[in-house]
Amino acid sequence: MTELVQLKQENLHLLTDEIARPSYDRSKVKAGIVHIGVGGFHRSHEAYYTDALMNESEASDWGICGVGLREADRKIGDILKAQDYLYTLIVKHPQGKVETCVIGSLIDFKLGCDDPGAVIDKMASADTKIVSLTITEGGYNFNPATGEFDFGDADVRHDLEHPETPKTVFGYLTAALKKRRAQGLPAVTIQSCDNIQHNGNLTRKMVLAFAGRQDPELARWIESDVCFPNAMVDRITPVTTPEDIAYLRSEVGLNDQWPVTCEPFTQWVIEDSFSNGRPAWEKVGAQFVPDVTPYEKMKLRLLNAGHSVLGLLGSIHGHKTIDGCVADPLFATYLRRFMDVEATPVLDPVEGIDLDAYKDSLIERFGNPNIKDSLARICLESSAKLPVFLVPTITANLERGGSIKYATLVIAAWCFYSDKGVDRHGARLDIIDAMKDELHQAAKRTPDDTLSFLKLEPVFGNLIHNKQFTALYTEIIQALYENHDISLRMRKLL
Ligand code: CS2
Repeated sequence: MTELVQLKQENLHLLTDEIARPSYDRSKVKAGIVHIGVGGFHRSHEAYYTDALMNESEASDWGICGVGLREADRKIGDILKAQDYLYTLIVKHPQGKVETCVIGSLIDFKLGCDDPGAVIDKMASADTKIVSLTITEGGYNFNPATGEFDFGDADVRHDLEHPETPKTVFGYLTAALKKRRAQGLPAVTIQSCDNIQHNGNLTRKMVLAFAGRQDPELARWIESDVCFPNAMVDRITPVTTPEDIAYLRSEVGLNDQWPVTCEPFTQWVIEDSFSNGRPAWEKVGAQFVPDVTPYEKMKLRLLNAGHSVLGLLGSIHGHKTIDGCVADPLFATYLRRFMDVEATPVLDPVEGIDLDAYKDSLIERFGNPNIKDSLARICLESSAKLPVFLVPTITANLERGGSIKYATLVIAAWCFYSDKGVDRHGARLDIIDAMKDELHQAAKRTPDDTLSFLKLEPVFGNLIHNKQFTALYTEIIQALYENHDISLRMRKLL
């Protein structure tokens, strides 16, 4: 192997031809997009599409300035800066082929907690046309039971009192929009890239609630001038591991401190509603449609819910990864049964999409043995995910008299997981969830109060008041607490 190449602009020519890299002149790229939340998913998805577009055609106004708001984002900012904002995308195919590409669409990074004013100024600059977000399902600060903005949050209260030094994304967006308006600049588009139904509508509602409290006149301007397109986003992107870094060093001779691994499949379906222009992402595979609803429902309730089904059942069973689960015939059958019997009947028809073929492709994607998507990642922040991914399927089936048993076992498994925090072999499960303590407290009362877990209203809404649901849940949870082997319960339901 030749000498190790440090990932930097000036070293790109040292890489072998197999490694794709920006063919455009990065020094001419301006940041038309400011993106909050530069995690793996942003880098395998929006930044990937934008890089592909710049390789394909003249689009140098659409570079991306990454933003992190918190101290925890310092590390990615420092690494990107040291690498001239370049990073490697390692695309792993199921049969073993690996494609390696250096992505160049990120051209800057700013850390809000160091200098909030610099982030606000960047969003308010004339070059910025889009502010996009991957702030996770839990980042939208709404109460899932009421759907309303949570003004009780301490950071939100801080932002209302200190509009120039905000901490939350809502404080930043409002400050930047205010500045744009004061300067007579056009509005920007605010584009959510998170897995939430009607992610644009939800972002709009939350931004308007916050801005309305701070400056009602500004809120009216936002209402009329700022577009919030809804979108369905999809690409499985596991957490980067030390092995990914080691792979690049040993197989490619490249030193990248934070590459991203992902599957080959990618999809982005967007409503074409932008305030101030947009990149021609359709040239590189994104789809622009008038109404994204059926696509997002299909994805959230089959793919994301499918992940949660495997994640929670698989964790207490002792599986470690999604591909490990689907290689186990019991889990693969259970997943398919959940999709066919409970999720599919409550979906809307999706034009041009054969749902059976879509489900086949999901099982194939989940089975990609090279992705090794950890169940720990899937179960992260379940309290923000299940109300979006799974609870709506249960509610819709209760309304139409459909089956709910497969999903109900998942809720019972989640209770057990939150209570015990160990798998079948006694190995500790690392539970990361903003509601971890509440979940644990509610779950551990289960043996005395069977419905205790369901009392978490922000997660389960009104489910506890549905007699049909609680009767089935009671039966399932009692059996699970008597015999901890989840595979027995799964078999029984099949
Ligand atoms: C996963 C998603 O977070 C989760 O639970 O289901 O991250 C999923 O991998 C992506 O949405 C795929 O597009």
